[in-house]
Amino acid sequence: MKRRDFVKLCGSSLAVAAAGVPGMSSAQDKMVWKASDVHPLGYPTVEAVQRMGKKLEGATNGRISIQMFPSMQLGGEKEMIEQAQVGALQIARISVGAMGPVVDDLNVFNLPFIFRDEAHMRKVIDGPIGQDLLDRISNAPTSRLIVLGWMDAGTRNVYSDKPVTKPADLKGMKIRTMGNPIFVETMNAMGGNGVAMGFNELYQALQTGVVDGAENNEPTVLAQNHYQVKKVYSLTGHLIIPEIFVFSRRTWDTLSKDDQAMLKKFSREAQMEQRQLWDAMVRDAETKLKGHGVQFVKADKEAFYKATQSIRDKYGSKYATLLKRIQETA
Ligand code: GTR
Repeated sequence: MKRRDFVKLCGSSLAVAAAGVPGMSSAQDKMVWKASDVHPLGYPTVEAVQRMGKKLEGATNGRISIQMFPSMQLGGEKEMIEQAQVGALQIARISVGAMGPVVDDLNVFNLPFIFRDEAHMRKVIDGPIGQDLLDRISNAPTSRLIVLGWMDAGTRNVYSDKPVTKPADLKGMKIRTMGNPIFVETMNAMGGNGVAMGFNELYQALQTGVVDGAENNEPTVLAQNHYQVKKVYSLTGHLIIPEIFVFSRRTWDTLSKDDQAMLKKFSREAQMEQRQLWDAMVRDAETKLKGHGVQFVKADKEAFYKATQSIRDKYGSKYATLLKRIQETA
């Protein structure tokens, strides 16, 4: 018996298992794409990908569906990237912070105070710069990923036990950052001690005092329960980092052109839906965090901007053309 007939005979379960193995699935096979996110069900990024799954299922009469693994069930973002690269996972939603080490050009978005505000960031990712960067990730031979689209992740602020309104307030404080040297250097320039650490280790590190604080957007502080252990959220606004959702190139290469086009179309819709869900969640998270006793503190952003000039200077020349285009985006 030919292998293809055998696969058909065994029905959907083997075909499902075969999804993601190049050469083993045909266009007719049922495919269940595994998707992963560090955030829990209900979080805007998770919700948007699940809604995309429902659309795919509807449009293909159930031939394609998405199985979501939320809440770091498949590990942190570094692990998710690796799994997507080998085709063990099809869709991974990750921060650009975690992608910088994979595709260097993206690091331009990881620099402090690069965007004037979130509206500026959205204009940049929605326009030609955003498209260029997505293409560069998809085309980079090292990435082994196809980028489906951007997602929003608001503005990152410092949270700890005490107000951080100026660089001197961070003196002697160990603040967790994402695993990318730019973030550690930025935190050091802001006056603290940056400690790179996986997101999956953070709750415990905050709880046991391995670090004195961290920095993130409001929905993350709420969804990851960090507010239970750190009660002061200082509006330092040092980073506005978008996120991306990617597809395993290994699986992508096995898809028909029609399936690829359909996935791209629904991805664009997911990008726009996530943005609406995001805006609603930021408002909701702030109210809920305050309800849980979290104090929101205004910080001297100008002082943090000046303190981090050395980081923009250090990396600025490398990304000069891109930076100029970002600044000129009105
Ligand atoms: C969140 C982001 C996650 C992860 C996390 C972190 O804002 O949504 O993807 O990157 O930050 O700090 O590791």
